[in-house]
Amino acid sequence: MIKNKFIVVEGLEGAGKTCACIHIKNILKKYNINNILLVRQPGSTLIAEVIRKLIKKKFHSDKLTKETELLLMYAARIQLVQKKIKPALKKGIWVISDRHDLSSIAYQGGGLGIKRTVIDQLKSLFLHDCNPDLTVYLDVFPDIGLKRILNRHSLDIIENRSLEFFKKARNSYLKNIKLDKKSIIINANVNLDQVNKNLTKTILIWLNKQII
Ligand code: T5A
Repeated sequence: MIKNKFIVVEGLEGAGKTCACIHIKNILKKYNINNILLVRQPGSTLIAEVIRKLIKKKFHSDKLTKETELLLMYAARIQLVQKKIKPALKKGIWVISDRHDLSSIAYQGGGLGIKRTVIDQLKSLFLHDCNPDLTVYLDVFPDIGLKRILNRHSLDIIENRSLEFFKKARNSYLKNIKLDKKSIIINANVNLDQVNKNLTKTILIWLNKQII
């Protein structure tokens, strides 16, 4: 028997997070775990989806400040955590989230340069104990990830930031993920089949360790 868990998938644009979330859900199903909630951040509640649109919208005569962007990311996250993630975990439902607070540390902290103490304060004020049981970090070089996104659609306002921004975000991810004992790093620069194989292998090892 395995108690329900909170799994987070993190990484830069085009790392393959959405594909990985679906893949992990399918692995869990093979283990007869069918009670699963899949969410994305920012988003996955009516209000958080409106915040997502606002963050991604280009305003010609105005621009979100980095602090506003951080607070909007957190507003969407708090809405999702309080309305969906925590209630689901309480009911014994597994939760897989496409991004969580590590995205704010990497993008608004590493990328935009907001002090870590500021982000940590928001986390301790509003997220409390909502920490993942497992974070899967898909490590992709920014240029490879962005090329994948460009094959799909034109770049949005965040995706259009400089390569330098994404390099800083990646460095922040790598620095932080290495300190997190409840995390795994998957090389996402290889093809999707290879990523899925590595993901299956590591998730199965992790699942076996969770049996009580
Ligand atoms: N953000 C978010 C912050 O700045 N701070 C925060 O706190 C939070 C929560 C969200 C934006 O918000 C920012 C980050 C983002 O800019 P989004 O559209 O949800 O916006 O962006 P992403 O979360 O990055 O989602 P993407 O769809 O852009 O990337 P994914 O989910 O990593 O990639 P995925 O799985 O959709 O795959 C993309 C394409 O690549 C292919 C897929 O088939 C697909 O076509 N692909 C591969 N191709 C070759 N090899 C592989 N290994 C592949 N893996 C996937």
